[in-house]
Amino acid sequence: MAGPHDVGIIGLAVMGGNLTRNFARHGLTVAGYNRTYTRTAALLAAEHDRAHPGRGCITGVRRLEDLVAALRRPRRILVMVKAGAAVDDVLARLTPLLSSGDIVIDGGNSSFHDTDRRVVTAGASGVTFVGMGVSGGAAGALYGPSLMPGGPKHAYRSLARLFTRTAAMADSGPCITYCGRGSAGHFVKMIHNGIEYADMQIIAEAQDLLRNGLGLPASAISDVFAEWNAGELASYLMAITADIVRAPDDLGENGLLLDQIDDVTGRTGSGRMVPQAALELGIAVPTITAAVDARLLASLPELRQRLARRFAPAPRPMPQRRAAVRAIGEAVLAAKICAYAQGFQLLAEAADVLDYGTDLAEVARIWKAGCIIRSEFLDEVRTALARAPGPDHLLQDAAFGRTIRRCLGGWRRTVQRATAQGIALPAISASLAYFDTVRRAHLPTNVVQAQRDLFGAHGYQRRDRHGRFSSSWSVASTTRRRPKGGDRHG
Ligand code: 2AM
Repeated sequence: MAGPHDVGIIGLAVMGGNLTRNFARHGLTVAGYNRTYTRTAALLAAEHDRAHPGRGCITGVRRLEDLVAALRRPRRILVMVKAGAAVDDVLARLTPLLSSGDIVIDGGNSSFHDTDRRVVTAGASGVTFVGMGVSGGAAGALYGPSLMPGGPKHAYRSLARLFTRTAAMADSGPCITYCGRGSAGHFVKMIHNGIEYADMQIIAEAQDLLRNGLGLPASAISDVFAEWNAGELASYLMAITADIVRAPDDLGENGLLLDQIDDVTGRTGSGRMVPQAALELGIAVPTITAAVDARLLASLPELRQRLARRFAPAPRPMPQRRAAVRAIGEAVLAAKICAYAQGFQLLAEAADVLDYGTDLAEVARIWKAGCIIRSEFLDEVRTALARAPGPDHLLQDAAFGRTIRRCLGGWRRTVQRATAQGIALPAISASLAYFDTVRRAHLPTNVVQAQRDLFGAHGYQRRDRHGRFSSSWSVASTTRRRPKGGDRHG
């Protein structure tokens, strides 16, 4: 085996394998281990066949002991195995082999709660455990992902020296930053995934409206998405959807591939962790929750088919002109702003309450390239978050405020039209309800407060005076019930 390697990687499936190749191509020497050696062998063989600068930088090992022995100290080991029990399995076998000062990085989609726990268990043996979000899918891992490490600052300094060159490069710098203490890296990745869910769902809803609301053919929808992608809605997800909607069926004679793709999504995606964390921290993220719910509802095909027969007909297209398409674009943009406002508000709360100390503007910066939600839009988010004193909510930013005001009419018309046609827009309309709630100085929850005081003497605050009040409500109307089948005239 060649001299001490710069970094070890455990788990050589798609993400781990591509990160290994990425490291090697940037001149880092990597020792790779996979539970099943055939995967390691396949990676080595594939690399051997290619001529590139990283050739020869990867060593495959059969045992964790060999991996540990192959690394320069302090050791830096990136774990890229399936989130959940596999990470604990690996840590249980790996940690006893390590020395104080070694750093283990979990680059999977682990829950931040698991990361908090592992920081403590690994720390007990002097090993520094770092939770790091990695985004960008297979291509990102190979050509430059967005990297979101958290944990102790000293560990970050040690990692940054290695990882910075492998991260995606945006016009604003490499897509890696210190995300904050403890489990901050995985929390930031979780927020990324929640926003990604919302972004994807909003675009899917726009497609539904263009197709089933306005009756546009696939090629025209693709053109609309391509046009949006050339303007303020430009994003990786918009660009790929422009291609997706016009792709021909690769197994059929004619027709669209999209028409053959089943609508049932998995129930296990990592975006589901966002509503859970949001409830724990007491922050409302209705657009992200709507996107998660949309996938849960999609996973009930039998129920949907039965109810579709019972409550037919399906929506009938109402052909409209350019104005309707423009309104849908405005709805997409406004809904997107609300989703980001929610995600960043949740992150701000975690940065404070969980003591992450995350720099939110930096997070927006490292999502600018490499990751799935990459877009020009993130520049505006970063500018808004970096403005001093930063707005604690994106909707307070003057520039976003102007955009929302400009989009508001089209947003409302879009939701109105879709509602009239019976086309659900879970994320776009959840955003509108969110906006119409947070922009109101007085909400109908005063009724809720009154109800609580009446039935439970919970007390309430008044608008016009300080202090807490409770009233002796007249309960006549609630207690005097007409007896069942009793005397109607009595
Ligand atoms: P495998 O190739 O041996 O299945 C994604 O599933 C990656 O996680 C794969 O590299 C897989 O290894 C690895 N993995 C899953 N469970 C694991 C475990 N309990 N211990 C080690 N690696 C595991």
